[in-house]
Amino acid sequence: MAGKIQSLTEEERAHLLPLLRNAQWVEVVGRDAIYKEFIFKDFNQAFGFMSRVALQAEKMDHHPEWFNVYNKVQITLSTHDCGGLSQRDITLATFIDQASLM
Ligand code: H2B
Repeated sequence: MAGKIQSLTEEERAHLLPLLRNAQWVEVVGRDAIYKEFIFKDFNQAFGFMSRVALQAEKMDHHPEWFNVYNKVQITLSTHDCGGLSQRDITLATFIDQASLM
């Protein structure tokens, strides 16, 4: 994934943000970013999830901001290289949702 990263256009946002909201992602207030909280059965399940996401993040060279306490994982996605949401955040959010169901 090389090259200049583009912020999502208004058209892309109009299409994608409703889909993300349906999947319980919310827009962060005061910042161009999305956020979601995941609750697992225990720490083992939470950390297994985080491991899957970490491997994908390295593969994509796109990394989540996240916070974990025991079975809870709070994730914020934004693209630092463009100062806001990009297609990479959408791709990673989609992966994260799938990884949370495994
Ligand atoms: N993660 C996120 N979320 N946004 C970025 O802009 C970003 C990243 N950039 N991971 C990558 C790493 C960049 O800093 C490295 C140097 O490729």
